[in-house]
This record gives sequence, C-alpha cells and structure tokens, in this order.
Amino acid sequence: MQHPVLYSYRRCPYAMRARMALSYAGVAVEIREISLKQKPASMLQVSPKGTVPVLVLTDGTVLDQSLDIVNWALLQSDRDDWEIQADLNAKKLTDALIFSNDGEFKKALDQYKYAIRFPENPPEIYRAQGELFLTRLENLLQQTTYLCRDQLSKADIAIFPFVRQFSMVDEAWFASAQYPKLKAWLNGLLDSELFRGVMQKYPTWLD
Ligand SMILES: N[C@@H](CCC(=O)N[C@@H](CS)C(=O)NCC(=O)O)C(=O)O
Repeated sequence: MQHPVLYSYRRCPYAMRARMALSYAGVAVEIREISLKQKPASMLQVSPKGTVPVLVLTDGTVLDQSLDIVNWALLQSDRDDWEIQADLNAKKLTDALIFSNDGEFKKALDQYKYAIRFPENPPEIYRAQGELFLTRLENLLQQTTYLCRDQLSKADIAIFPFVRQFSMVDEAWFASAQYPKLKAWLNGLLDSELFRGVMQKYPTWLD
C-alpha cells in the first residue's frame, strides 16, 4: 500500500483526535470510513477488538488506540511543539487532562448522552458529573488561551472532540451554561481549518 490506512468513523471523537493529529503532522493516509454496524473484515483481521480508529502503517504495524496514533503522528512531525517538550509541568498537565477526559468525563458523557440506558439517575445528574471536568477546563482557560499554554497543543485536540459531543447532547442547555472561555475555545476549534479539514465525508468503505 502507498499510504498508511486509517479505519475511521467520521463522528467518533477518538477518530477525530487521530485525524487531527495526522493532518497537523502532514501524514497522508488512506481514510476508510467504516460502518460500526458492519465492520470490515480487513479491519477486524488486524484489530479484532473492533474499535476505531485503527492505523495500519505501510510496514504492517497496527496502532489501534487513538492516543497511540496521535503520539505516532507527532513523532513524524511536530512543528508547533504540540508535545510541549521543554515544559515538564505542561506535559504532566496534558497527561492528567487526557486521563480524566478518557476516564471520568467520557463515562459521564456516555451516561448523559444515553441517559435512557442508565435509568438509576436523571440525565442532569450525569451532566453535573461531566460539568466537573468542564469547570476544570474553564478554570484553565481563564489562565491561558488553550488548555496547557497560549497555543494549541496535544491536550486540546485530544479533548475537544469529547467536549463537542457533550455540548451537542442538549444544545439549548449548553448555550445557556456559564462557560465563557470554554465556549470560545470550543467555537475556535470548531471553526478551525484543521477540524473542518478532517470532517469531510467519505463513502463507507467495503472490503
Ligand atoms: N480506547 C479506544 C476507544 C475507541 C472507541 O471506543 N471507538 C468507538 C467509536 S467512538 C468504537 O469504535 N466503538 C465500537 C463500536 O461501537 O462497535 C481508542 O482510544 O481508540
């Protein structure tokens, strides 16, 4: 194959972060937009766990965790230092934020989004759990333009797709919520060429 192959799903936040990092790094990939209901056998063959994104390198190496794909992309090229190499505190903050995002926040997001499947609590309870993370981000964004510094870095692109999803569960509620800095950050990323560029549509890949 000429380019690495990325099995992807347009609306998946994990796949979005991978696509954004690959695009920033200037790595050309063949995007294969999959159907989650009918995953291609060629993808399951290299990654039986069946989640996207999956990146298959030209030497056959398979990366099937979104953060591994992000990290690999930044190893190929990182002209704006998204890894914030020289600042250990910023690196630690990046890791801590992504850990909370992928853990507690993602759990609250799923329970809020699919509250009907979690009838133990009303959606507002799950939303309030997610808001703990939003408040943390809001506080950071009161100090710097982006999450870890005044420029975009890895934390922003890793976390933004999940905040986007949270904001879309109940758009009227989000519009009325008091997160001025977070909203400006989210809107800036939604409007960015980087994000728009990775949201183009592809026909569903069939093996
Ligand atoms: N830990 C994985 C999670 C990826 C993930 O859960 N992706 C979802 C789509 S957003 C998926 O493929 N789910 C499988 C399915 O719905 O069948 C990563 O970071 O890549």
